[in-house]
Amino acid sequence: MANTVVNSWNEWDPLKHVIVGRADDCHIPPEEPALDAKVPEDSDMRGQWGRRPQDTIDRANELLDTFAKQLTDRGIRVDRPTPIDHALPATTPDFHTDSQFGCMPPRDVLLTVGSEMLEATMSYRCRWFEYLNYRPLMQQYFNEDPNFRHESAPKPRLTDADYHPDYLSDKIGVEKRLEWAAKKFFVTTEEEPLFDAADVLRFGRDLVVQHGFTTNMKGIEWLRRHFPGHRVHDVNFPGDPYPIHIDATFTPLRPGLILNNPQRRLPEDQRAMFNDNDWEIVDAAQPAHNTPPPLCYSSTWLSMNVLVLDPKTVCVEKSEVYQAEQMDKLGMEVVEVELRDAYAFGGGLHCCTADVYREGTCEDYFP
Ligand code: DAV
Repeated sequence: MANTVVNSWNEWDPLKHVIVGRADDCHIPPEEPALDAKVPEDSDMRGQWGRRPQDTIDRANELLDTFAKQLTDRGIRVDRPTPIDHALPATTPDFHTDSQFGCMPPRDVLLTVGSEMLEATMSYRCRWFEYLNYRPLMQQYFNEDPNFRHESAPKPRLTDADYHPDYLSDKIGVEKRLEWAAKKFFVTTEEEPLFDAADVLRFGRDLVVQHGFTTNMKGIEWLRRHFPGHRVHDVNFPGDPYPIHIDATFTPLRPGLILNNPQRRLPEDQRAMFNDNDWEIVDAAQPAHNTPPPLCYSSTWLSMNVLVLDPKTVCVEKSEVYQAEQMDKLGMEVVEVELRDAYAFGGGLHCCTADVYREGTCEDYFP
């Protein structure tokens, strides 16, 4: 086992090695169908794009560096991506967009399952080349670990056929969005398999995948065929008018315990596997803030976007006092991490990391 670098089967086993993103050169990308569908209609981000202000990049990097140091101080190996030039346009034979996104949320791009790291298809044009930020690390792990499986899902074409034109308006209204979400009518079509890695949660033998804006049913079917040793479950959360990424909605803390966003409860008919195995699904505490920080894609529910270090220890954002209090009541030791000024770059403590190594093996929690 001495050479094993990559190994992670779930969201909670003791964390030994992790990637933490960087804010360097992050851009607000120009308009494109799937990204627009996620930007709230009253957001300060509508109608503007370009490189993010340098002072916000510097501040986000300061917070990410401090978080990385907190982890290394606990004996966890931390690696960082090598930023590509995100000002370059992304052009393929099928599409063109004038800039890229960044390398802050590695969780969106990299899915670790056992000894494999899988680069997701992604679903935004501006994120098509984002895997390049992580290639130096993938090459390093490949050299260090004879069992490491470096995989890349089929690159999608991302033509207009991938997106429902109904979502192209910025005047849809939340009511209509909720109605569409309940019907599982999302911005992405079923033209080809699409998924972001952050729509996937790992529970040992079981993978739970959110069907929403960034992951379609074909993407989930692709994952099912790609991981024949796993059971792959599709879930959806009808209470979310902007459903991207499962990690501010459904947060496993340890075997038997999951936090669920009270505005986005898992429907009863999708709970059987948890109920049958005595897993508890509890409402997450309210966020401490009423609004997201400026120029932020995500909702205030990044409060529950926590990083579990082991089944008794969890990193919670420092200002999220209600979430920290709930963790304490649930018997978790809380490690406070200041990150709110980096939220705008693509998310919270879970988003800004990607697992490389957690102790433990592939277990069946839902026999
Ligand atoms: O609630 O805006 C954010 C997830 C980011 N990975 C939300 C989802």
